[in-house]
Formats: sequence, structure tokens, C-alpha cells
Amino acid sequence: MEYLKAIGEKCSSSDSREDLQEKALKVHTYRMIAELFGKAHGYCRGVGGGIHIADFELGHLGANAIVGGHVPIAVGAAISLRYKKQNSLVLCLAGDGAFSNGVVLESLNLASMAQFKNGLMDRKFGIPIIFGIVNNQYAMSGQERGEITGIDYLARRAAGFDMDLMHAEVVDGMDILAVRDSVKRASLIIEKGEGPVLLEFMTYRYKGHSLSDPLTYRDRDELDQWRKRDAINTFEEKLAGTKFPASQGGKITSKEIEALKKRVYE
Ligand SMILES: Cc1ncc(C[n+]2csc(CCOP(=O)(O)OP(=O)(O)O)c2C)c(N)n1
Repeated sequence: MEYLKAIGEKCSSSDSREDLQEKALKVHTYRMIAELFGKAHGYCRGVGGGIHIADFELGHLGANAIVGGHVPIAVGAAISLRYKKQNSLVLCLAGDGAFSNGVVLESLNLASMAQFKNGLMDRKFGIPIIFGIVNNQYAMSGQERGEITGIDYLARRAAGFDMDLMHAEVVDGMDILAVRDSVKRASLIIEKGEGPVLLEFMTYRYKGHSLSDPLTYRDRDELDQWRKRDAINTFEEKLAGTKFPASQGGKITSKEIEALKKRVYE
């Protein structure tokens, strides 16, 4: 309520679902910006800053400036879900660079211990966690493939943790629906107690690692090739070519897409 008050809004019993969603979005934006400016209304009361935004009420445990440092925290959260027998899971995203950090590999080992599934530890139930690798092709300037690891796909790592080979997939991270499907598949595996699961999303980082990154390690052509496959542009094309039920107007119009873009931008 205090956040609503701060942005000059209030809720009433006559609010529709859409009204409430809109207000929730405004509160979210306000709290994100408050965090960036070190204000008490920020998600971490202003002490975390941009990189540490977390919202425990929503089950969002936050990010970490120590590359890969959040992965053991995520495994801890997933072990606690297993204890509490809660029907939910942890989604833990980390970069391709992070997947060469010792602490990340130790965390995958911890999450794969045999005792979770062989009955030594109460019920036979694998740790409910999806490890998602956001493989955007570069850590700072080093590339996982052909440079800083000895493998092509990081998803191969999964096979080394579990006698049954941890379920792993390489997913086109530029295809929004493929990403959605893979996460659905992973959650069904986890529901059956056969987690953890490792998903490697192949995507691309258009910008430098930081403002001081001169981008000398890649050429323009590579960038252009990936831009053609950009997740938002290709999804827009897909939407434009899709038929929706007649009750929903049959087709999304370019006007509607533009209105959506404007709304997101605002
Ligand atoms: C333990 C640790 N080592 C090194 C760094 C410096 N560092 C910051 S970001 C980064 C690259 C991370 O790459 P990746 O995991 O692929 O994540 P992305 O930048 O793509 O999000 C590095 C090495 C750090 N913050 N923490």
C-alpha cells in the first residue's frame, strides 16, 4: 500500500484484473528505479543496487556480482523445497562464463547427489531445479566454444554428474516458444522427481561486456547474422503469420504490434 501511495495510486474493490495488473507493473517499475537510486522503497531497501534486485515475496532470490555466486544459493533453495515437499521448483539462470566457475560445478554436483534419489534421504526425489545456461557466446571477451573450454556445448557437462545422465537440452534461445516448451518439459521431469535438469539457451550478446569494452574480438558480420535471428523480431514475424481464433480477431495487426511496442517502451 505504501508503494501505491508513493506513486499516487490506490486500489479499490471495483478494480478489474487489468487495472490491478497495470498498478502492479507501475509498483514494480517504481521499486526497481528506487533500488537503482538507493532509496528505501527499492526492492532491497536501496542497499543492493542494480545488480542485486531481488523480491523474496515473489520467490525471486536475486542476482550476484560474484559470477556464479547465486548458483549454490539456488541449489540451497531447491533443497529446501524438497524438504518442505512443496510442489514448486527453482529456475536458476547463469552465463556461459559462469559455467566454468568451480562453485557452479560444485553446485551441480551437490544437486545431483545419489542420496536424493536412492532413498537414503527420505523419499526418492531429485532436487527440483532447472539450471539454465544463458549462452550469449561471450563471457567478458572469451568464448566458451573453441577457446576457454574443451567442449562444443556446455550442456554436455550434465552427463558427468549423474549415472542416469542429468537431462539436458540445447535450446534455440532466440526462439521464444522453443524456450517456453523446453522449460515446460523440464518442469514435468522435475515433477516426477527426476530433476535436476540443465537447459542451454543459445543466444547472443549484441553489446560489449561493459562501456569500456572496445569489442575488438568479433566482427560486424557475426553481429549482423545474429541480429537477423533476434528473439523479439523473429517472434513478431511469427505472430504476424499466425492465425488466432476468430473470437480474438483472427490475426494480430501491425497496429497492435506497434501499440504493444510503444507500451513496453513507455
Ligand atoms: C568470481 C568472479 N570472477 C570474475 C568476475 C568478473 N566478471 C564479471 S562479469 C564476467 C563475465 C561473466 O560471463 P557470463 O557468465 O557468460 O555472463 P554474462 O556476462 O554473459 O551475463 C566476469 C568474468 C566476477 N564478477 N566474479
